Amino acid sequence: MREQGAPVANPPYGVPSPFEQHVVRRPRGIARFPTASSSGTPLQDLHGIITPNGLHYERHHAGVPKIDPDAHRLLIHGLADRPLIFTMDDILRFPSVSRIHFLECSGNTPEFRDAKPSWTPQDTHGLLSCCEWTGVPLSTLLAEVGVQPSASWVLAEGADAAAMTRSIPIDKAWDDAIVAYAQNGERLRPEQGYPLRLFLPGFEGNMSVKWLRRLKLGDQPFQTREETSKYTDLMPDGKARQFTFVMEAKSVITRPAGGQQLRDPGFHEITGLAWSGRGRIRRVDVSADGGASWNAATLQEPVLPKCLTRFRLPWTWDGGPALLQSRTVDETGYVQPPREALIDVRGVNSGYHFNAMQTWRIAPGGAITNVV
Ligand SMILES: Nc1nc2c(c(=O)[nH]1)N[C@H]1C(S)=C(S)[C@@H](COP(=O)(O)O)O[C@H]1N2
Ligand SMILES: [Mo]
Repeated sequence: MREQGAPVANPPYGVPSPFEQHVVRRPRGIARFPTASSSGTPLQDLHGIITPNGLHYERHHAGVPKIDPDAHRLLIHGLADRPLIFTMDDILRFPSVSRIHFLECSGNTPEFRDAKPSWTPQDTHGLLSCCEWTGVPLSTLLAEVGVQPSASWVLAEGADAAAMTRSIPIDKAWDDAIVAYAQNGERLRPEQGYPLRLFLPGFEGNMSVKWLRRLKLGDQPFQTREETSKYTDLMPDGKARQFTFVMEAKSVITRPAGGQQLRDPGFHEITGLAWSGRGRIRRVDVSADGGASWNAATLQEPVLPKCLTRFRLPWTWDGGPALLQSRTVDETGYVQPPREALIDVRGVNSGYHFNAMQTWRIAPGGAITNVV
């Protein structure tokens, strides 16, 4: 109180307090190529449901391209009556929507085989973020080009060196797909696809093609590398399931959680996140004794479809060992499975779509580890 603080607009674009420097994205695993890599959101350090833009998880297959919005174009062609090329100015003239949705990589939670006791929520679930996305409904652009009756799939292509390409069912394109240019009130970050990305609410992250440059209407899936060799689910019988689009209901306790240390017995709030690619979260149950008994958590408003939902439960830690778990149910009635039930069906060949319940072990003394 005895001295003046820092002046305004210093820096002109605000940054977090220097005391929050531990709250950062962290690279996941050891990448053979730093440009074909990913970094996780520090879920354990966040509050509410929104991910700050600088902490949004990243997954790039060939680095982050630097794209001048004035030079960028979006081509829509194929089975279209009027193939069109849009500039960014064209895109920004259309009526816009803003919607809050999660984005999750289908490779999130790599716990079929490789789980480590030291893992934190950032390690287990960090390929997950949630923003308010603003853009033009894809349906608006489709109406503009005139979709021919035989068109049933849309190829989306990115302008990065990976030329990321995925086939999108036309129903999704008409339903809630957004051609997005902003996140949390500002234009997209370069890492999230500046100046333009596709955003498919509830679908696996890979299909929300960043740096979007081309949409092609076709009458069958395009069978790109990312939907044949990659992003398929290898089943126990050696066959691969293709086109697992929707991210099924999932939840995780973010505090108290792996990597943290409880200091004092007594009151602790258990809190975490639940989400479903099929709609709203209906309930979350929390167990502190490895599933022997359950208590319904409070869902914090707003509870939005295909969006992170924050849950909370008051809890008294007696200082002894505990096993913390959460289990969510979405509005379709789907119940998040225990690990054993998921592996019974899926086996351990898989790398994608692991949505089983997460267990954190609290040791006497309060150290918390990931149960593997
Ligand atoms: N053009 C392009 N789009 C892409 C990718 C990419 O490497 N290139 N990665 C995909 C994957 S695997 C995911 S999980 C999401 C990640 O989006 P984010 O980096 O904004 O979190 O983008 C998808 N879209
Ligand atoms: Mo991904």
